[in-house]
Amino acid sequence: MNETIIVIGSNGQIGTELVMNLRAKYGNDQVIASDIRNTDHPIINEGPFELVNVLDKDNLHKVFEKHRPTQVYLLAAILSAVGEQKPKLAWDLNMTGLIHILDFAVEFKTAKVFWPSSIAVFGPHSPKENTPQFCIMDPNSVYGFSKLAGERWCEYYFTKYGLDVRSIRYPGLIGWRSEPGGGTTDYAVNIFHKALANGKYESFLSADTALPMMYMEDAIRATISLMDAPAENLTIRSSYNLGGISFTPAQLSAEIKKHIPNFEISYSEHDPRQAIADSWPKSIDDTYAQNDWDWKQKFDLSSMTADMLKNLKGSIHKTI
Ligand code: AKB
Repeated sequence: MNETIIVIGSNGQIGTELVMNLRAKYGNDQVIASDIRNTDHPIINEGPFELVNVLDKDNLHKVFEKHRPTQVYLLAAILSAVGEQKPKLAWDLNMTGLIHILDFAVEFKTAKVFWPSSIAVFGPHSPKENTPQFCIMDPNSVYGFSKLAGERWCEYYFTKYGLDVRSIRYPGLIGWRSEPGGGTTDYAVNIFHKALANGKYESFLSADTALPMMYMEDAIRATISLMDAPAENLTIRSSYNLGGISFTPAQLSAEIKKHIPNFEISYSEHDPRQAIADSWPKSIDDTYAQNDWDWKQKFDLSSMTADMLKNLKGSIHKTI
């Protein structure tokens, strides 16, 4: 089948890498990048681009009418830290944007929709270690409960309208091609940039804050594998847990020191992101992903750190 794929939110941390990988798989012209802002990013400009605000329903409708996509990836969102500064905007963008896409996907018979959820759907009463797919979920960040509500909408559209929506609860993502935009896990990317630039970094999370993280290469592979999996194998239509690598800032710093022996880490106090991190799981059980679509992670802390440093060194990277 000839695919026409739209990636909404293409200029962000996941979007940049996803567009690159989807274009390698399907061809540049088959993958339409789209974002609320234009960009001069070479990856995004290698193929078609549409200026799209997911909250602008009329324009979004025109884009669906023009391209009649077979697959849509909706990545436009406000993340956890920025969400606490702009709670109403985060709710509106994360919810209304999703419902627009789900409605147009039904109207235009889009074959598959991907929407990212997050470990932020868990809360203080969820089990902290090996957090299972199904458990108490009481997220207390706007981002977290917008993602939990979004998961319910995805499952609802699947059950009620037969829309083939697929989703992953991403851990914190770490990549070198693009920077994160306003999350609680951003320290794990910033640390690499500062380690190479200055040899030191002040972490906004405490030394022993363990969080699930994942190297971008694994995250993109997981996303595309889930989208390629036969529909009948998928037993989760809310969002799949994905485990990743669990580590603390102190453990990441120790790993970086193996490559940059003089690297120094310090820790700031009273950062509001600490409370968000404290409400999230330390590690995740992803048995459903392993069983349903054969998920296997490739990178661990040591191989991820080595690959990040190797690629960041000398690369011209862009802040988004
Ligand atoms: C964030 O920190 O907000 C995101 C996430 C874990 O969803 N990276």
